[in-house]
Amino acid sequence: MRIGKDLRNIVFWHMLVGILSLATGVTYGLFQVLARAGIYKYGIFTYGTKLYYQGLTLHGVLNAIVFTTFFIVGFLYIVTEVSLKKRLNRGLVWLSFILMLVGTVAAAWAILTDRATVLYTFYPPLQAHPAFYIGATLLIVGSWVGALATTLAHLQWRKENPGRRTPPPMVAVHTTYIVWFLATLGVAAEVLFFLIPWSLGLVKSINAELARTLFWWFGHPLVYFWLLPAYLSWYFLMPRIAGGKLYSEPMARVVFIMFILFSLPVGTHHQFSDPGISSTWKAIQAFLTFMVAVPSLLTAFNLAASLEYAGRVRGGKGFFGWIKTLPWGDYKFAGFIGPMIVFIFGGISGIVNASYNVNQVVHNTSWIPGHFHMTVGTASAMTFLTLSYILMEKLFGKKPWSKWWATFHAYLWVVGVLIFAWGMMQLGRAGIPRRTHLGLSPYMNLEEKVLMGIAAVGGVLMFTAVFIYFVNFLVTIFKKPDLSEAEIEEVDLEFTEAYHKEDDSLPKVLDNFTLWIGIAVLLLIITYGPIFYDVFRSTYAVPNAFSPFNPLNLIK
Ligand code: HAS
Repeated sequence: MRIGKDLRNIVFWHMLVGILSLATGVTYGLFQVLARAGIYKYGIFTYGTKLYYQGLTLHGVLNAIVFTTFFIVGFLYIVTEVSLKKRLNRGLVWLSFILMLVGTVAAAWAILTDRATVLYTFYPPLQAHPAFYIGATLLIVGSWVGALATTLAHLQWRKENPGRRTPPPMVAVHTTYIVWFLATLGVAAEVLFFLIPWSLGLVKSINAELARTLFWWFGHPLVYFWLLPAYLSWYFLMPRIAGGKLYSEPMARVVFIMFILFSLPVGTHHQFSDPGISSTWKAIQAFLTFMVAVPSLLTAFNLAASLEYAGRVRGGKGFFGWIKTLPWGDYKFAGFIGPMIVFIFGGISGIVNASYNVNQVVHNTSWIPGHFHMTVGTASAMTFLTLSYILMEKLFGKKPWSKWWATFHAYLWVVGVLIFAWGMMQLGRAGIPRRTHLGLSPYMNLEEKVLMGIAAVGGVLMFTAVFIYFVNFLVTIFKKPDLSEAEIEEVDLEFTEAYHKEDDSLPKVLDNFTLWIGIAVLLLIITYGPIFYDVFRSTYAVPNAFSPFNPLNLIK
């Protein structure tokens, strides 16, 4: 399928806004990790507590929300058009982009002017300027409009292709948006009905526990909105890059459908320590959290088999000999295998978090940033950076300016994040909190200071890796294309072929998304109904807008 010039531009602008957000976000990340290690004075400039929290808000919002959302929405457009061979509605696509951009500018203005130092979770009673909440709403509504554009194309395709099954890459796109839409209903309710009226002064009080519960309705499925596009790339692009085939296409479909069912009713595992919710329902959501690990385990087997196939096609022999023959020196392979390997550790630490009683040890400690820098911070983010190179080549015929540096920064990131996460997780086990300017804290002993120093070394390596990426990517944007316009016109995303393909024996029910959405909604009602009942019964709204840096600690 030819990729139209206008679509190329659309995807490019999504990518660019995302990557510029990331550039700002990671710079603050460097300040965070250095400040925690005690390096926070730079001549006359001091990265003190106030800046620490403002920077941490920027770091979280720009990296975890803005970069990911723009990148994912843009990437899913191209997968949709290529896999369905259908043109998306350009009006909706641009409307989505504009809404997301306006929302981002509004929220960024509020944070940069210190009107929204509320971290990326914006828990009340911390209160932000209305522009922050309205900006966040526009970003989400914009992404809904993008989702609508792909859904309309999908529905139209189904009408025109009765009896044909949705192509597997499109199953991944559709699943991502189903999870995203159902998840964002929670945060939309929180922001529209509670936070915006409260920040505008229309209501004076807020129920912090209710707001947190609505946030985490969204907050955990959000991580699968980040993960599923990475899985899409690992399943449908990676095996071909490795020189092989995807081992099982039907299993890939089952995995994506399992995410519709299990990624939603699990948010309470972020609230194991919260009052007001019965331990029975927390335990039920803990059990469901273990269920959402199952599709990742299936993925690990399917991808490992695909890699083994590729290694053997490339001449690998023996039990492990195939590993050696994989193309480790290829920047695309490095940029996908790196996040996959790191995700093994990220995922396992997730199981620790999800274990209800063990969670008491790690909750709110430095362990948690260790976990999420290996998941969203690597499995997703690094995969997206690799995709940005692939997209520059596919859309504009521009191969990376330096393939060597592209390979190098991929491995450097892996080394950096593993050191960083190890240091942070050891600190977490020692009870050292997250979200704290440890450089200014009086209670760190020598061992903990050493661990923080190790985490800082990892952080500096990660920053160096991403800095090399930015330089390489920027030069790639401005360099001359390696392909002629005619050659670019012929370019395809080149999804992987499957070893076990889907055939007519595949149950039709696996293409019945209405059914899976229905079951997901039912699961949400069953698991969240009693939780909201508990929250309404045992908590209430109080007038306590809070700002940590106001002398009176009260905004109004
Ligand atoms: Fe998580 C906290 C549990 C996955 C992101 N998580 C967070 C936070 C973030 C985050 C950002 O239960 C912090 C939120 C905050 O600010 O407070 N997480 C899990 C579980 C999984 C999981 C069970 N998380 C992710 C992913 C993320 C992400 C994916 C982003 C993309 N997480 C938690 C819990 C908390 C939490 C609690 C709250 C903690 C607290 O107290 O605050 C699962 O999805 C993990 C599935 C993975 C496995 C492990 C085995 C994996 C294997 C290999 C996978 C490799 C593959 C690649 C597929 C079952 C064996 C193939 C590789 C080859 C080499 C072939």
